Amino acid sequence: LFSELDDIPLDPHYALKEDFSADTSPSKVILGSGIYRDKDGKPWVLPTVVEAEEIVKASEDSGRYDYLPIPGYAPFYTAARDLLFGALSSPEENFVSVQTISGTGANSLGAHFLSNALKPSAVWLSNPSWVNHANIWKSVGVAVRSYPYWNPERKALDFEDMIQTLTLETTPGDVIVLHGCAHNPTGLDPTKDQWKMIANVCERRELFPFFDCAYTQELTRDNSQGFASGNLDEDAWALRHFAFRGSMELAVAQSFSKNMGLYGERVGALHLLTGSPDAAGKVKGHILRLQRGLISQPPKRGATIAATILKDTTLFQKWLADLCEMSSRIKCMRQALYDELISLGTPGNWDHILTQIGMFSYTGLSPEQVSSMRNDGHVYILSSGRISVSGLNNANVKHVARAIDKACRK
Ligand code: PLP
Ligand code: TYF
Repeated sequence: LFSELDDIPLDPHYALKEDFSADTSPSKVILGSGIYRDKDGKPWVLPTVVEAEEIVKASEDSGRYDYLPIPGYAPFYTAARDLLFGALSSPEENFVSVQTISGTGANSLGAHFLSNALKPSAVWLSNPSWVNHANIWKSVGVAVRSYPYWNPERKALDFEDMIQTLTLETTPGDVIVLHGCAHNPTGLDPTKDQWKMIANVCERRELFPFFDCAYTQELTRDNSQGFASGNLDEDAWALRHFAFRGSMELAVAQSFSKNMGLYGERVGALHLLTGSPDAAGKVKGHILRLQRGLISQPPKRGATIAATILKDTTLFQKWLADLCEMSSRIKCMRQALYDELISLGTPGNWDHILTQIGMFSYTGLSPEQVSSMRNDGHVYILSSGRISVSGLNNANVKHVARAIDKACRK
């Protein structure tokens, strides 16, 4: 029965991990998936998460393994909504929020819902985008198209072409997937003025905006208080701008994998901002029916940890400090890689390593250069040339720079 099926290659992230595991070189380095690693290359449990775990544990009773309701843990998904929308969370009656199996589940539930409800002629993804976006939308039977985003010559945003494509080639009712901030894989975000122009096009062309918020930008420490402040509002600026205009309904997929380091707990939410309480009521019915069919109820533990952090003022401030720690280390490693390449005199311009934001550097290295880094230097990165910067540390950054240098001189 199944012998007629196509052969499907392994997801590039997992294929990279398998090849890396099979490499016996002691100097091998992998800079693949967007998973934070500390200065020793180890996974990092956020100290705030450890504190929240203790609080959750102390309050646990015999109901700790009970099912959650279908939409999930309400204190979690309402706090998650408020984190994104801030003061715009009101009127609450226009929102539908549900807990999902992390950001992937939010993208997937959103795709199921929007494909049924809007019957779009296509979904528009940035070129390039997170590899799973196309996978998710194809699986719900929607045609996947792409809008220009990365200009390889300029190593910059292809903004004019992006606007032109969205203006000329889209059909009213199409869905457009937008990365809330710290675009994966390019680390390039539109400016605020550019976001306004994107919102104009969505409004004019009647495109349905679906924001994917899986990352945070670099947080900077506010020295007067010792904590980061205000920056999470910047992360949500684009989607708040769309919401504030009041002219568009929209969806947001939200992940707590990276910003709380809760990867394996699968903590996320899907939010829909609708035009009226009546529309919200209908959307809610459809979303809950889909959720019931796909997963019945989302998992409990991670959502209670995240809610504990989001709802406690002191823990929330500590969480911002944890975010600062991660983003400062990533920023230092960007600088360290850049400095090594400059001191080696590596051919090319590497300024973009410093200016891109978030967890990744989209280096512009070609697939041939990527494979030569692997063959000669045992350095494993995705064939797109994307580097997960937090995989760098003081012990491996020179080695990685030398591998890039060698590949660029071939
Ligand atoms: N969206 C983007 C753009 C991502 O890069 C990721 C993964 O890192 C996700 C969504 C979903 O991740 P998760 O399912 O772990 O929340
Ligand atoms: O792009 C990334 O690195 C993140 C992490 O199957 C990731 O999306 C990668 C692969 C995957 C799940 C998460």
